[in-house]
Amino acid sequence: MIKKFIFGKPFETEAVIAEIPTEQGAVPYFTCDTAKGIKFTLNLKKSDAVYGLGESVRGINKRGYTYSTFCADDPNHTEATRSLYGAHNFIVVEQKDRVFGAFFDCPSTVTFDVAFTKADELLITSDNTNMYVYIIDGSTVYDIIRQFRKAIGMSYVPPMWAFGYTQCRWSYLSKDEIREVVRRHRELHIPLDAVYLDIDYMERYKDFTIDEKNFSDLEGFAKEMKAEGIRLVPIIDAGVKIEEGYDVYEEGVEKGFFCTDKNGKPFEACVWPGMTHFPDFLNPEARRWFGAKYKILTDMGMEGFWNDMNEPAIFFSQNSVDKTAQMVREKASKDEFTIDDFRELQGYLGSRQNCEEDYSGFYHNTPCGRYCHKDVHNLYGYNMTRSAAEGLKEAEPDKRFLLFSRASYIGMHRYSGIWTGDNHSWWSHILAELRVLPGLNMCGFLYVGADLGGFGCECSRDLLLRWLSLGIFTPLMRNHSALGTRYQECYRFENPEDFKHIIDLRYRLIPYLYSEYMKAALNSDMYFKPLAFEFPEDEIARHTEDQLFLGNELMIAPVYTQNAVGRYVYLPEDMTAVRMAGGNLTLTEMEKGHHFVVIPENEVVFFIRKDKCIPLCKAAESTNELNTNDLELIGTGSEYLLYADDGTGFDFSNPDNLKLLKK
Ligand code: MIG
Repeated sequence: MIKKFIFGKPFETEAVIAEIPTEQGAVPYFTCDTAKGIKFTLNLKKSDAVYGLGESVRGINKRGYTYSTFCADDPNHTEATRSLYGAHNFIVVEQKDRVFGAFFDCPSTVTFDVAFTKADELLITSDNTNMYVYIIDGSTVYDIIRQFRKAIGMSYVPPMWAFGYTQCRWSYLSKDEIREVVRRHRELHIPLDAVYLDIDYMERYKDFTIDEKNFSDLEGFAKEMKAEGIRLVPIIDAGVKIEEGYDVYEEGVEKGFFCTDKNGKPFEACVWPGMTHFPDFLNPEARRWFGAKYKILTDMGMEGFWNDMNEPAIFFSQNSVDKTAQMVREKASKDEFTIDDFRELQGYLGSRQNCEEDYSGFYHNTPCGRYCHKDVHNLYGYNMTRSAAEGLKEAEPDKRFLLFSRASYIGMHRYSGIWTGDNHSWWSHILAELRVLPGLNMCGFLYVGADLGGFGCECSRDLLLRWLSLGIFTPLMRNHSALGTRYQECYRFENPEDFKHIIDLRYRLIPYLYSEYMKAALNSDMYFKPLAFEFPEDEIARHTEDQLFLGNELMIAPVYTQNAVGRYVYLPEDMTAVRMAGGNLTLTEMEKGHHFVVIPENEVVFFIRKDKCIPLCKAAESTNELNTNDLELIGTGSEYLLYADDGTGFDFSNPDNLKLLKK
């Protein structure tokens, strides 16, 4: 049961697509105060849990911190970080005598103080007094999530090849460098399905152009790679370079498709290409125009894209330059340049990137009128990615494309997946990834994954092995690292066969992972679930935040600490432990309860639930070669309902897609 309440004149975000009539009367459960901004309060008992908030730091139960949802280009994902790249305002509150969900549909900042300032209070605030609030009643946390998921529409489905292992780096600088990456994987028989093109494939970072020196004949290169079972996946950035003669820039200016400043001129800010304009993705015509450009690359054989810098990220604006110059002039003309002057200047410069002043300084032409960016900020990446998805659909209506974005809002889950941005090669970020996954699923994002091995900092061999041991279970499985960091492709480390064995296991699992993904997408279900959602009566399961259920059959419990010989695992029921060592699988029955499980860094252990079984195929070096008809069932159950389709089209409801496999 979902009820919808209205405050002020909300912007239509199209997050919820179910038709729900607006209620009169007060929002239940919360105390609401609209004297200044908008404020919802709720008393919490110590045992109450608050789940949700999608892409956010800290635990699965969000208690104990304050989170803000303002799409942020922030590479520092620490416990103190309040906003990450996505804005996902959905929570489920679980109390002794009741459970309910709440979605605050508001495209600017909403702050969730979850028993942080006051131990017994959930406080939700926003300066924006225009929003819809949805309250969802149901019998369990899980039931509420499924109702919400149904209301926001079916999640994006990638092509099946996007479940393969993929390799990225900022940047591979030439075709030859990519050839070498592919050659090394193939030579060592480490499976691989795609290589990404980061910003250097473009001519001076101009969207939809190709650097003719290092990436000439991209079409021919895509063909060559495809023959090796490799797809190329280029990046697209939000900002369009200001440059005479560059068609995207000229068309955008001529048609008025860029965001404008207060005087109505295209807004200017600096990102990778230098000074740019931002396409006005909240204008449906601009959206159509930009989305149609992806065809330039699909015509060259590209079958996937990643949309970056779409919070949108801003290094600085002309306004910041002018103000800095003025400040420097003033200070330089003083008799003495003091420590305070230095600090002030340093602080000012440091605060300019992605600053509120810039976000307040430009406007969108939307079907509902002109809006200041600040008030609709969280919809930008969402609508950039919608533009891409709609453009790709138009270009090739019967074909699925790989598409994922950095910034997001609920609603974008219908168009693409996301990756969780610039993490670090830190052990704590393996656990952070595990913990963010269920929250993302709650908000509709099923095709998700983190930069495996970590984006920033130096990756070690053991870190990559352990991270891949989680990564083999995430729908998006991508190794990615930043400019200037240690190279972290599997073959850079000793004993590459250890990496091969782990990634081989991924390929053996693909029929199962794909089947569970599709069931989750088609049934508004979660792919990753906390133990708490399946065993709400089991106090230990309720508080286990370093293990997850995957689909209906598996439980995963990866190692996320360095130099560990294994880890404690809690089994809420009897399970079968599956151990992969040296490429071989062994099965052991284990009893409900606590266990210390020894897991050397080149082995993987996962668990099959009681009376369940899963299909496995033989490993292959790319998804093209995967034989999904030759399946073996493992586990104590006797049958498994497999979903399998052609992996490329949209014939999801064909009854032939479901097959009951029996032992
Ligand atoms: O400011 O394109 O998160 O994955 O490699 C950095 C370069 C811009 C940020 C993305 C990252 C990508 C990088 N980009």
